[in-house]
Amino acid sequence: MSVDIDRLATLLDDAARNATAVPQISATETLTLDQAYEIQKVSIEKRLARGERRVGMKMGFTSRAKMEQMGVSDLIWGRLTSAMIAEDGGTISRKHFVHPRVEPEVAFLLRKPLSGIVTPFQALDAVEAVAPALEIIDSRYQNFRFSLTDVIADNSSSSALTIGQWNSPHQPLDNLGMTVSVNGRPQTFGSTAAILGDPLRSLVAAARLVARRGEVLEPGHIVMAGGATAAFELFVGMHVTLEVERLGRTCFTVVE
Ligand code: OOG
Ligand code: MG
Repeated sequence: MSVDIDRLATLLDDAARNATAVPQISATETLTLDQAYEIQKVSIEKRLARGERRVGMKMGFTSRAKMEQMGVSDLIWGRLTSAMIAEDGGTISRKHFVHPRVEPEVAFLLRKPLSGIVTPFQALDAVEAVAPALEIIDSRYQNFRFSLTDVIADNSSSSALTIGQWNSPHQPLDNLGMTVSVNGRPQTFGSTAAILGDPLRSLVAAARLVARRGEVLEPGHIVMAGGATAAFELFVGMHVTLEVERLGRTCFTVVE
């Protein structure tokens, strides 16, 4: 059976725009990985056609905690656009999301292009800066449930993110304590070690995975390394702060 890539890309783009959940694609169609990434690409092209800019990419399932929470154990990636960047310390509106969750990450800012098989040393050389980051994920599928190809087609649940201060990447990044607090109360603890042992390895994997789809990580792009802990649900009134040892903090508040 042939897969209508554009119809499925439109379905997911509309679901994101209207903040309404749709049934899993895998309930009715069997996608290959290539088709799933093609749907992702076409759905993001619709956002770019509306004036959003491509700002980078995100990695998914780089930690055991995330794999176990979602029942998916392959690395995935998604495309980030300008509209996904929320103001550090600002507000996000609950009504723009289906069922948002948040997870602690670190973000890399690139100063050189990166694609293909690279060493951790080459990856580090391509990095301008590193920052604490909170990713707000929001699956467009009912009940936040999906198969591997479903979540890839849905741009790996990309939805919004905040980024704190940029720091020099020339320091140990492989075991920094992370604390997520809600309304001043510590809620989740983690370590950057949970991200493939060292978030730099996530960047190495990112370069390899985008190259498979003929893409390059560009100078100026942001790469989100992936959640270090399981994500938790967001509700109106929550003020969420991530503090990463030595890198600083980032925060936002959920409003109606
Ligand atoms: C998929 C996205 C995974 C991460 O950091 O591992 C992800 C999801 O959990 O909905 O963003
Ligand atoms: Mg994430």
